[in-house]
Amino acid sequence: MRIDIITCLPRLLDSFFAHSILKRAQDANHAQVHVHDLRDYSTNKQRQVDDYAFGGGAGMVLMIEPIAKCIRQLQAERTYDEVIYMTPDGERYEQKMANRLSMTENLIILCGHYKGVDERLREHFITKEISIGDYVLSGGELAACVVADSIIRLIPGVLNDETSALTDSFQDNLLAPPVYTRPAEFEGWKVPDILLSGHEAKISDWRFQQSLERTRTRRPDLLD
Ligand code: 6GU
Repeated sequence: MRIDIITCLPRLLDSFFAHSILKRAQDANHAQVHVHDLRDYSTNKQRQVDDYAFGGGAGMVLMIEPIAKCIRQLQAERTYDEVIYMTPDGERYEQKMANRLSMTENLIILCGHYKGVDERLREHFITKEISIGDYVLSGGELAACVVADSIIRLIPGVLNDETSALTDSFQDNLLAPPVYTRPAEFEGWKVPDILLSGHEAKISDWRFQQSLERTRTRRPDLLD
């Protein structure tokens, strides 16, 4: 899978993808993330990428030319499944969408900034608009990292234990059960006996019950 991210803050993203699971996923060729500096596609000498809003008002708007140029250049090289725009007024991002996107081949993710992008981009280039929740970030960069991370970790082979993404919170609309590691007792606080029993079926049943109970108390909305 290949993800092309278009941003005016490329260095913010570079560091994120250069670490941990996301770095390993790229080293093992499960995923390639390419970050594009919008300024490299500016059509004027000042490398300008934003301008004042027509009609006035506070805040700059990302111009159509540099973004159109970047997207077209990428689309000339390969076919993209989606051209995603990160924006607080997009569709709410959830695990279901992560699952769906993880099965695609090529994605473009455009990070919004300032007051947003010229509306004509949204009409003519963007195929999907995503928000990661009901709060406002200063730019789409963090949100793009959230989306790319949640997708890449679902690609088979990326996680060490291939089954572990399947037992994530939300994967069955249930929160994950509690987990423990050694020591079996710390200052009198014991790990539940069942987990030390070796009875796989009983352990699996206990975990399911814990998931259910945890979801009931913390996120009853998931059970509706
Ligand atoms: Cl995708 N962008 C920004 N700027 N703020 C957000 C968001 C995206 N999702 C939630 N808040």
